[in-house]
Amino acid sequence: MAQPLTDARFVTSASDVKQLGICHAEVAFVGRSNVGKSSLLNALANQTQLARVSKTPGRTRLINIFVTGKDRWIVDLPGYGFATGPAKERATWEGMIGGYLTGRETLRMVFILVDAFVGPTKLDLGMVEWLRNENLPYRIVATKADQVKPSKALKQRKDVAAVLNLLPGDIAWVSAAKGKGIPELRLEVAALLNLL
Ligand SMILES: Nc1nc2c(ncn2[C@@H]2O[C@H](COP(=O)(O)OP(=O)(O)OP(=O)(O)O)[C@@H](O)[C@H]2O)c(=O)[nH]1
Ligand SMILES: [Mg+2]
Repeated sequence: MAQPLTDARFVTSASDVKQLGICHAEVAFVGRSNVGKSSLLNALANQTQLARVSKTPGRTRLINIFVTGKDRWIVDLPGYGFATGPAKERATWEGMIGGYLTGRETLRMVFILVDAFVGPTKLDLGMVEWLRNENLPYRIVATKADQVKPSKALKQRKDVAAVLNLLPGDIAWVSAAKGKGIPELRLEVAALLNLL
């Protein structure tokens, strides 16, 4: 059988959770602009053009739905870099993302992407805090792990986990560029979506 998630295809974009239909199960990916979200989704799906790898931060400002298997969704949420912009844009983002995250009974996991080298930003910490308060399941994924020197990796893993009040093993370390951690994360997502 083909690898799970490799059949993923784009279905639709929405600006409001009310526009979305029902599905069997879904997982969402969120993170600040430029964290490597599109690259990670492409790597998980083993495709090059699934999620557009954009060079313009914050370009993807809608909820993007990809389907895999039968009625399983991978949901690409807009980057929150531009949430530091004008108050009006910030409010739109919060309404759209908050509405989605609290409005989906089939949501199994929120993957929060943080840059492995930079570590969690204030916005990342705010996102984690918010999900904890809402009792929503989340998992931290450290992206671009290839940017951390192997000699520094162990300490960096501990430091990133400590900032988040987590254990190093709680965080998935991946590199879309090198393929590191991708098969493991693919299986984790597939299991959450009952695809295995
Ligand atoms: N070294 C390295 N660079 C990466 C990796 N993943 C992504 N990048 C680079 O990081 C930049 C942003 O990648 P994207 O995948 O477009 O990031 P994004 O989070 O989707 O960005 P926006 O959609 O613009 O918010 C690009 O220049 C990528 O080539 C990785 O695993 N390693
Ligand atoms: Mg993107």
